Amino acid sequence: MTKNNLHNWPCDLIATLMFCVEEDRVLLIHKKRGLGAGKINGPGGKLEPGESLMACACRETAEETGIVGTKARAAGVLCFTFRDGLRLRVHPFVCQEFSGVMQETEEARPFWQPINQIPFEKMWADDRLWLPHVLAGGQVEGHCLFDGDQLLEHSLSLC
Ligand code: 8OG
Repeated sequence: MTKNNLHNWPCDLIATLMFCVEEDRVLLIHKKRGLGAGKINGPGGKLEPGESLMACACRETAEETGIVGTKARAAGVLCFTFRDGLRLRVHPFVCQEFSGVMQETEEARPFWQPINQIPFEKMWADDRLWLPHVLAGGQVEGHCLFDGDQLLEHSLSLC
């Protein structure tokens, strides 16, 4: 499937993810509620009607962490199918220009983590397959099939 096709992949929900990077560390969250509650992730969430993907990534990051992205790089597209039928398209971004003060919110407890010590065991199972590449400047696109928390199949290309 081409990149354009994946951007049009039919789904129930569209969401974003944002990885703010400063020197050798990345902004992560302990997610308190919503899909993936209890996991560590980048900030992000569901696209609102009429909103651009980048605006969504910046809004969700500000709402969850207090950090306000001013410029972000689109880093691909991930298509998640869950065995219960949910189809979710997630657009990751990397942000190296931001302002604001990090603060805990109702949705998330944010923290800075060294990029070489990302706690993949506490994250979604697919993240270890693509996040290091994305943080190194690359792009990811592809599909993952989950049964709840369990990654059953994946087909990801890194470029
Ligand atoms: O609005 P809410 O926070 O519930 O949106 C779901 C968030 O979870 C959204 O930011 C995308 C993110 N998410 C998934 N699946 C995966 C995944 O496999 N890896 C990562 N890193 N994030 C994911 O829904």
